[in-house]
Amino acid sequence: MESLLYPCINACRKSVCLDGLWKMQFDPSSCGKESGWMNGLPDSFSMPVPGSFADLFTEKEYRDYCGDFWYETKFFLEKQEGKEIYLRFGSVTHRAEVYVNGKYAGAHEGGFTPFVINITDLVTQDARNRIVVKVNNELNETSIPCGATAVLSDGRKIAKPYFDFFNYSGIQRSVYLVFVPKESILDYDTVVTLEGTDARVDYAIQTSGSHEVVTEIFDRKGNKVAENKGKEGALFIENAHLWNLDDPYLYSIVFRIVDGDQDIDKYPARLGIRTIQVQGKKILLNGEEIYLKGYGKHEDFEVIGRTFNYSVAKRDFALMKWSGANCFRTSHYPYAEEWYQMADEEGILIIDEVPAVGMMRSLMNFAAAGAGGKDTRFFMADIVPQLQENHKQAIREMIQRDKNHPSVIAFSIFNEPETTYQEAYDYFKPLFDYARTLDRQNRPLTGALLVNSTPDKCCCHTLCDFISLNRYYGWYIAGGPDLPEAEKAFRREMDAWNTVCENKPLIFTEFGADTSAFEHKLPSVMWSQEYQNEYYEMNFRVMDSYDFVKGELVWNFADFQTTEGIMRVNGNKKGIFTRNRQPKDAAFLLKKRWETKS
Ligand code: BDP
Repeated sequence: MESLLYPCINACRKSVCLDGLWKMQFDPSSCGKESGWMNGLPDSFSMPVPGSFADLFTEKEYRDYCGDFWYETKFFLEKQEGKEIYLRFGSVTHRAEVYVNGKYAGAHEGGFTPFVINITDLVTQDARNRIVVKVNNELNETSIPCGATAVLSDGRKIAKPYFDFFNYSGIQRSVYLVFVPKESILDYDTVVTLEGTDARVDYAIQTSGSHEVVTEIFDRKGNKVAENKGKEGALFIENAHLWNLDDPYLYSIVFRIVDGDQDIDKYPARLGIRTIQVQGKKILLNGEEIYLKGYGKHEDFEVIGRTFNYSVAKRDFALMKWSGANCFRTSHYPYAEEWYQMADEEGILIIDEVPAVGMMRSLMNFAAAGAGGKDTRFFMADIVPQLQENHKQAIREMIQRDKNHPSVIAFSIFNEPETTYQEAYDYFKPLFDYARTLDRQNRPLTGALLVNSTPDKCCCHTLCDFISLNRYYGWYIAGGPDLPEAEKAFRREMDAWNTVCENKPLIFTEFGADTSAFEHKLPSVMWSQEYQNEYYEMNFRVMDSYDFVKGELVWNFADFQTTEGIMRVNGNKKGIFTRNRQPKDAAFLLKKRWETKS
């Protein structure tokens, strides 16, 4: 198996970050390979890695570039004794083919999860080495996320996403050289059970060899609180300090492969002692009921697009906490790993979503299908095998990467797919089954349901441990002067969910109204800040009348970039905060509600 463990540096392993300015070249006619670009780019410009290239250009055709494009960098490799050398990409959107010193090294499909390639036999030690990556950002109906690629009359390709966010692409997350011993730690799992005031931590470690493994847990002061030997076993912590929202206490857990008193490999990680369960209509954190309050987000910011930036993330966590939120969904793809590390530290919960978005065959799919009257059938025999394989891989990589974060409380397997035909159930059932085999913590699984996925028509909600609804009553349905009608229609739908939710919680994963940060109007009109407040007041009134509603994640945390179109004013404006992270009026309404709502 490939190890997706986050890189670290200690006496046994080393990592070198290759971020910086790389070379880049577009390849619109896909001639790079036959022209030997793996040996060096003939006519390149410089490009930041990590980075989303789109908003760095001043020319439209480059911002909207769709097709093949290449990156190149060189690095000096010191002499290494007895180490395996890996190249680790945090993400390359949407697919990559990697060459080292002109030779093919490996490939990866999917733009939001890491991949590693063993390059030990391809590199030259004590010398400079060349990495070349061929990237492609085209969308189709078997790629995750789904979309299409149009060809203009001049031959240029244009991305046609079946989803409502800009198709940012490139080498969007950090690149590392990772040096590990020949026998190394590949992966680990932990599962917490609370036993009174004590905790039992079952663990399993995968290594590439057969030497003894030792696992130790240390508290924050560095005192050892538990130790065990073996690749599987249990550790006991007396009087465990739990990981909670108001006190996200983290132990450290250290795995070592040992040979007598020598460490062959060592991997330190953080451990939060917490449990998560769905019981009847309740979501329980450490056995106590929680109500989820927060946001659907995007990795999206001015200029940097989808690139991770610690300062932007820090500001986002500060705003989430300021507003009284306790949770966000990584709509619509797994985010950079640093988001999860920060959430572990900040005490914010995450619903981790796979990039299965756009599974609806229509152009403005999310709006058109919501308006009804379209044939929304999507899971046709010609696309299912490939789509399912890509989807499965994305689920595997997401769970493998994120399963040990205490902040991750659930996995979302889809966003707004077509669910009203039996084919949808047949498509998703094996994927849910598969996801359940991957998570030893057995976290709840869910998926965000579009407005046409009503309890009577949706074939897939039975797969979910809690129901997640994306609903726009008062925006796409009966907005403005019709708001009272929206409330009635919303209540009718909620009455219908009542029976399904006799023994299952329901949360809202999206609801919101586009709002211009520059519009005020009395009385309100749609797009004004006053209307966003009225919209939320109505929605909260409805949600508060149903006891099976256990969470509200508003859409969206901040305004974000989308494809151009008549539905969007330079992006989606449903943010509670502007794109540069300043509050609209609704932020104060949410703060007031969430500071007391439990
Ligand atoms: C939902 C989608 C989300 C969109 C949102 C909207 O899940 O990606 O941005 O609607 O229309 O359909 O704002």
